[in-house]
Amino acid sequence: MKTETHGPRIELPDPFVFENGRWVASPADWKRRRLEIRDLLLDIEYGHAPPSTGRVTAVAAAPWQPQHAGRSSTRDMTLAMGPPKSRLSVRMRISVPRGREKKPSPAVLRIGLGCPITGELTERGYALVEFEPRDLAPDAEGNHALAGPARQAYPDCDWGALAVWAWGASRVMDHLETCAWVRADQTVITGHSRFGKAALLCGALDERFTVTVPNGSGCGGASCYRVLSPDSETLEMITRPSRFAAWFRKDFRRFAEREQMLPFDQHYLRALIAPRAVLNTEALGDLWANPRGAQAGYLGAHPVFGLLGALHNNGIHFRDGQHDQLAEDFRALLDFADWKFKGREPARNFARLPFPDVCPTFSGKK
Ligand code: GTR
Repeated sequence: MKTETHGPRIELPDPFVFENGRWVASPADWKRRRLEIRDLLLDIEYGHAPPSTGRVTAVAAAPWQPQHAGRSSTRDMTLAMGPPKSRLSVRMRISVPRGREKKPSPAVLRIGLGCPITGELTERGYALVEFEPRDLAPDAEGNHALAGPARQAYPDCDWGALAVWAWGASRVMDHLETCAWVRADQTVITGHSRFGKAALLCGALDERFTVTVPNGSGCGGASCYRVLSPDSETLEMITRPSRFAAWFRKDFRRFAEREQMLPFDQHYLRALIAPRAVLNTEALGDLWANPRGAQAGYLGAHPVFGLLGALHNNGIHFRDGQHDQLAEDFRALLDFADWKFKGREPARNFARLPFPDVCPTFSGKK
């Protein structure tokens, strides 16, 4: 079956229809449907993380150093995680507002290194924790034989790299929960592109994260597979063995060019976050990451946020320009977090939609 591109009629699977055909009629029903959706996504698309996570310990920590013209205190740290016999080592860098090394701040956890505005972020009162996801799984093109440390440590797991990176972020969170400088009830998970996909998956699965902010996450992230622009990455392209098959569960490619057969689309992943908050930051010129599909994912999850009385927690932000997580994307993240954590009314509109024709309806049957 051919993938639907753009056109007047965009149909997505209905998140409110249970697999047995019954309808979700209440928030209590949604709790059960949510678990069903989570299992579908893991069984088909991402694979499963290990059932038992192992202890997380800090194995090396450098002293705090003043950084960013004295605005931050920064330290590098290495965490050990995973099974006792094959511990996994993950490097991270932490920056906190100067003087708050022992006092709790809201924290942004980023999958991947290199935030361009760390000093501004700490000046606005946030801690930033960035870790190196490639310490757990490689992100290079190539097939499933490219098993990295995490897949070697857990040989029985069927997870692809996106699920490994999401799991890694949850293990970093295990550690953050023990840190005096973190307000564990005010945490943001973010990442860009491939790591944006992992950030969305992590926020969907791990309810300890208060706000989830995937940036330019596109195919396999916040953008729907069924709603494409001509230049956007498709399920068929991303799951080629020579490209990024290893990011997903190994047989996900059976849906290549058969997206209509998938019993979900990416709005289901987003809906798992409700009623917690999600903001996806997108660039209009980043056609490969499919901004039209991102709008469809946002709208497709909206009824779930509505049922749970949390429409305002479903946010989206588009800027002009290309594929990157720029200062402007981080500023949108911080404005959104200020709104959620401090009740500060944002000057931005987190519901501005650039594509009037992308307005999905739901198909009752899958
Ligand atoms: C691309 C890939 C995208 C995106 C991007 C990135 O090559 O096709 O899905 O993940 O890499 O991570 O920058």
